[in-house]
Amino acid sequence: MASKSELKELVDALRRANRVAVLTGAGISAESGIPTFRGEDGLWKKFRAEELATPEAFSRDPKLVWEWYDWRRGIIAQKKPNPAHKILARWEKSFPAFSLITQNIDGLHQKAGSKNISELHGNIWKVRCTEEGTVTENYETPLKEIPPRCPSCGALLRPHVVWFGESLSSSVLNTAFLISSTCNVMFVIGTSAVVQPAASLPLTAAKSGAKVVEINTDATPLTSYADFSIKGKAGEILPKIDKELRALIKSLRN
Ligand code: BV8
Repeated sequence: MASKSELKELVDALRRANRVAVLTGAGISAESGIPTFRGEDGLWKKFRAEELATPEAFSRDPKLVWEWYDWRRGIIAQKKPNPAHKILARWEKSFPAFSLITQNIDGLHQKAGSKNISELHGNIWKVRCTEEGTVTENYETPLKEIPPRCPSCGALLRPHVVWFGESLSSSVLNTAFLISSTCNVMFVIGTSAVVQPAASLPLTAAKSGAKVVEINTDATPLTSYADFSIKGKAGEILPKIDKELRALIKSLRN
């Protein structure tokens, strides 16, 4: 955990910030019981995410890829937001400008009440017709039919997520880079900072003079660039920062 002086410096920077941005990864949902990608529980059967989350894997074996997504939907459907998700949802209302950018497709930020969210890699509760491109919400777990088919044209449906080797939506990506290059403080929570272009966002923020605050149980390629690197679990660290911040604001009011 950060030293008292480091925490005081961080909370002071936060109190003065009018534009706060947050980038999250699988680590923020770990305490909700959702497996991360690179954690030891990240594997499904013997496959790594990079093997199944690709257009090639889907064209090769759509049934296998859908079984994997059905398994993940089954897990995520049971899980609830943890204190880290909840505090970010509350901070959205307490800063002049607050933007949340996530790599997660689990929808837990929305479940926690966050509204202003940029989902870089899509959402596991949305499906897309491979023929017509129409996107619809689908919360069916388990899926009755695997692979599921488009109710209007019968073509294969695919998860409305970004697979490795596929480009992100340019509007979502442009928004994410705009947020990163104009924020005063960027929190980077629970990401191994390996997957591109998401991993470039904190560097864009740093280059634009923002304070970068990393919260992670381990060191990452980003740690050496961060102004504050707080080692620990997001669900334990964010409540502490929030408590200090509220105490500081209260003390300044008296
Ligand atoms: C693209 C959706 C144009 C699907 C996902 C440049 C260099 C090298 C490679 C590339 C490059 N540019 C592009 C690439 C290729 C690739 C890439 O980055 N590959 C990596 C592996 C090197 N990028 C792409 O393909 C992107 N598309 O660039 O298109 C293009 C195309 C072709 C060629 C060039 C350009 C698309 C990437 C998106 C893929 N889709 N997800 C699905 O989920 O099924 S990515 C997926 O994996 C997640 O969304 C997330 O982004 C990533 C996993 O990372 P994390 O979320 O960080 O999770 P991870 O498990 O790794 O780490 C968890 C962290 O939390 C750890 O650090 C751990 O210590 C910490 N932690 C654990 N518990 C806690 C905690 N922290 C705090 N509290 C806790 N309790």
